[in-house]
Amino acid sequence: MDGTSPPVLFVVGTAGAGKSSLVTSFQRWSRFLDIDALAINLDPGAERVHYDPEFDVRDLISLSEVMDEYDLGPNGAQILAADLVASQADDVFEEIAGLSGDIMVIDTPGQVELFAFREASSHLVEVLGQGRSCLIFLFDPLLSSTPSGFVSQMLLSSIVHFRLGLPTANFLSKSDLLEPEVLERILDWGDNLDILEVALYEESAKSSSSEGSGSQRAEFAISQLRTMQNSAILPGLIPLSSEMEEGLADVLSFAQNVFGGMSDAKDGFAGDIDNEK
Ligand SMILES: Nc1nc2c(ncn2[C@@H]2O[C@H](COP(=O)(O)OP(=O)(O)OP(=O)(O)O)[C@@H](O)[C@H]2O)c(=O)[nH]1
Ligand SMILES: [Mg+2]
Repeated sequence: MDGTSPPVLFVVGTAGAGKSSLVTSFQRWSRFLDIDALAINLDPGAERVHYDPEFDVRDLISLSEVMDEYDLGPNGAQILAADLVASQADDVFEEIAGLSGDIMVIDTPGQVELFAFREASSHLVEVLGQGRSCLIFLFDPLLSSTPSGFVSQMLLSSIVHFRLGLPTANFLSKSDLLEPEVLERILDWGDNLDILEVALYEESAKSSSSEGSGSQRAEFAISQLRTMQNSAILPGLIPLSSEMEEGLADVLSFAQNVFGGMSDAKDGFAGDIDNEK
């Protein structure tokens, strides 16, 4: 890609968090705004995708062929496939280098650890991202409904952010599935660590089976989050629904905040996204 390469959004999150759906709805929504969103599939295990990929890694590597050829089960094949994809990063780059568009949105494998923690994947992110990339980290809505599940995802997002070193925005995926009061509670936790701390202690008081360990865990987790907040590396949480096309403007404005405007600025961005620049 040359100096005009579009910003790249890597969509990451735990299995089933809604990554592929976000790429689909973002691409569809962008068309209405006359924004050219290029979709890329980097998940060799995807059964099918509903967006129009400019590049699909399954054209290079098929999970079922990896299973057959190396006599692996699905998990081993996912790991090997992730490494094989990354080892062909330069070929992938060749395929997408000539593409022009306003923004590139990349769907990643179902298991976030395959994308973030394999050494080879860092190389892939570097090659494809070209210094103009960021992460959209999706929180699973059901896991986010409990304080400990919520904190676990905050920590996971921070670890992925630390590992890949890219500007990160946290989104609460499938927010249409949550009751309004549950949604509000989760957003409050994202906004205010004091509220989250109280909820976490209440939860641990109810559930701790071995003496004191629940509150120790809560104390540990909150102190980690506070440290991150103090160093301004703890992004807030933004509700998103690919189903209802809500929060997509926030995804776009995050990229714009990080990389500056692309084409002309569109109206109606919720803006005010709390994260590092
Ligand atoms: N109600 C609702 N359902 C959603 C939304 N986004 C995704 N889903 C559903 O959640 C399920 C998983 O969505 P995917 O987009 O495949 O999630 P993924 O993260 O790509 O999944 P893997 O690649 O398998 O890890 C599907 O059944 C989607 O229809 C949403 O905004 N609202
Ligand atoms: Mg997917």
